[in-house]
Amino acid sequence: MLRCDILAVIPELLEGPFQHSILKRAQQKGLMEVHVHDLRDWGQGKHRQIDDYQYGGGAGMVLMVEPLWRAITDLQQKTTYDEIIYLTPDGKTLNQSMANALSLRGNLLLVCGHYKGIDERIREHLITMEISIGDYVLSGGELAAAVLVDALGRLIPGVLNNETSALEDSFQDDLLSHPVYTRPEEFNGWEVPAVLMSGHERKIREWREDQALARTQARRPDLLSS
Ligand code: 6GU
Repeated sequence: MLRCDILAVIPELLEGPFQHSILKRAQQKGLMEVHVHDLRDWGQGKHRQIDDYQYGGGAGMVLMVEPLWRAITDLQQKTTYDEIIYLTPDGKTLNQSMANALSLRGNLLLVCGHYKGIDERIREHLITMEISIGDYVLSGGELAAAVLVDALGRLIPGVLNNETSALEDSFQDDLLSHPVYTRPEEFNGWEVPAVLMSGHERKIREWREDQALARTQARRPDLLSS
């Protein structure tokens, strides 16, 4: 069972992603739980303040240490987390092997930053892992958290069936996927490769392996050199 608590500044951004298809089924089957929390519930004062100007000057707000500390320690009363993950563009870039490892953990707390980020003291003292989903900047960590939870959820044993098995994914064996085709056999004169129509299992397997390798060599040679 994978439990993901997500501490968000804009929880509305996370209302959609887990209500459909595979991740919905994962939760219905009791294989995964996703709980979204509004950081503002731990904000201070009448305005439930969660951010403030940064010391030293400069544009952009910073998420304050107290609301984050209260939120995280509150959530820790109920759940013991294996990792407390801060989603940030300066974290370690997510890849499939990190996803594989994290999907085996029990309880994760994902902390979404916003604006200029979060007070460094939270990173020093409470965060156990920092993850980026790629070399570009998003306006906040919520969409990154959704990407991470999606990548993890589909890896939990029992979530995918045989047809959607993660074992044949791109990246699972450091190769891109082979091309795929479905009906009709010919469209606009564009034909499906004959080998796929041959019923010859070994030839089909070899063709797919060749295609996957050629595609990886052409598009992502970096995957082969490591
Ligand atoms: Cl985790 N957060 C933000 N704000 N931007 C990102 C990111 C995370 N990963 C890539 N870009």
